[in-house]
Amino acid sequence: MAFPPAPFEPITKPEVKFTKLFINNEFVDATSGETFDVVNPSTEEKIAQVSEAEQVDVDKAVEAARAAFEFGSEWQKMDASARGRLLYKLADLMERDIVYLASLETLDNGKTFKESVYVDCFGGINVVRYYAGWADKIQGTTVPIDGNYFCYTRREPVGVCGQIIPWNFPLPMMVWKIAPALACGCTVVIKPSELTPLTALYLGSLIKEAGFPPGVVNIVPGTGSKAGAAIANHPDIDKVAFTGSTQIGKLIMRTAADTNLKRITLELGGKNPIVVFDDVENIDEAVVASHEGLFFNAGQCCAAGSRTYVHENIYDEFVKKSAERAKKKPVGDPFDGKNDMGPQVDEKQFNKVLELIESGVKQGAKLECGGKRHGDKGYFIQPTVFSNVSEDMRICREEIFGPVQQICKFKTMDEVVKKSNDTVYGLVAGVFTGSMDRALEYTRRVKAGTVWINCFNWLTTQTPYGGFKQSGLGRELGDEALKNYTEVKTVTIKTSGKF
Ligand code: TXE
Repeated sequence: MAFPPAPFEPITKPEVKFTKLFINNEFVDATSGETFDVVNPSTEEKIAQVSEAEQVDVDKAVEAARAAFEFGSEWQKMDASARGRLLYKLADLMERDIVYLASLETLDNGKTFKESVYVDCFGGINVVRYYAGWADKIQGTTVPIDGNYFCYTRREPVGVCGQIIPWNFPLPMMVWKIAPALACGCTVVIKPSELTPLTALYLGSLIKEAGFPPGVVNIVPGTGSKAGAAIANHPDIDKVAFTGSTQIGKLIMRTAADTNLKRITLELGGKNPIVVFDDVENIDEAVVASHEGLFFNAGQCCAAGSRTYVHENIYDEFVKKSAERAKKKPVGDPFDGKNDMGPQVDEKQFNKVLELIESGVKQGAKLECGGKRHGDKGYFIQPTVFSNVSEDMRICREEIFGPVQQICKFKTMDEVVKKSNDTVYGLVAGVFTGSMDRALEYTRRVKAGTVWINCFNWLTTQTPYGGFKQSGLGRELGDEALKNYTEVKTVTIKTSGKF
């Protein structure tokens, strides 16, 4: 899915309006007075200085969220339908300000403006509306238990939720987390990535404008080791939702166990296979889908199709067409509608990707195109395609999180299933074939939370999303996400008969 031009012009120099912590519906300085720099990855220039939350600020945010959650609070007494209306209002405000929001995201993250508009903003707005509709439909059951008792279950909000999100989709990650939590009646302390905190803070202002009571959503930008760790460790946080690296995901799980056994959901890395059989009806469509499935968002997606397995009968043709497409990909200023790919988010990611490319060359993969920095300013990398990639190579095993496509060869179903599953991850997979039997057999055998047949990366609000194995724990989106934010309470009442 290549994106058409955005339906409106960007603001290429959006003003940064909010740079402080958002606690109790107020923008406040960090207690320490410390700030950190936010950098535009397209130019390497500083664009803002943002207040840096630490333990003491997280404590204040949790206190606010706890008070907002308490029995008798405005939020707790509010009708579920009214919670839904607040979420609808928030979505309307996001839509009102979509040009600004999308522009700010492109400035902060470097993703193309059209992707900011179509994926991050429109996609994010859809998520908020979807959960707005759920707010008054979260129901318990009545249970026909033995004896003279009346029994029902309630789905109660889990409580104060700590949410830690990454930089690759700052706005969608924020609403994937806060929208179901708020629909269920929870309160939130959320930490955006220190690389991309700007749209989250602007959303804070919209949350206040929509009319959410103070303390319901609190936003604490800061580093992982300080603000993030303070959330994971906090004894008064009931649940943590985390999206990020598998390494930190494990740390969050350990910390939750060592403190108060917080409920956790983890959405972690991936090394996702796309399998193309030789009976594929249209090889060009498979080439395009695999290309977009990898290069979208400059490869910085947990769902990136970073291992493309192509049947040996069509391998050479597929590699040639993939390299031709990658070579033609326009890279550069993400505000320019002509460009399809912006920079990596920061210098660390940029260096990580270049180092992995180097390892691919050293380990004997064939570099079909790209492989180097693009230009001399900003963290841009040329669209890169490797062929003759084997399972032992680091580029075939590690999550690259950059614009680097690995094309491997296979012969049989058994072989490609084995190779697909030969990874610690299990997030998504794709299969292209003219045979539905073959597609369904592969789907049954691959270990992945989502499988796309004859398409890729068609991620929708209504469908559960999450990983097998070390790609995570639990599911976000769809009705599944509501389970993360509710506790089930069974209520049994003694009665004088069988009523
Ligand atoms: O991730 P981190 P990084 C993968 C991707 C990428 C690699 C490293 O492969 O190259 O991870 O990226 C917060 N306690 N993904 O270093 O560190 C941090 O502040 C609590 C895949 O950016 O996991 C940020 O808010 N929180 C992923 C968030 O965790 C901590 C998206 C993610 O950062 C913390 C991003 C700590 N000790 C990276 N340390 C995906 N699943 O899409 C950091 N954080």
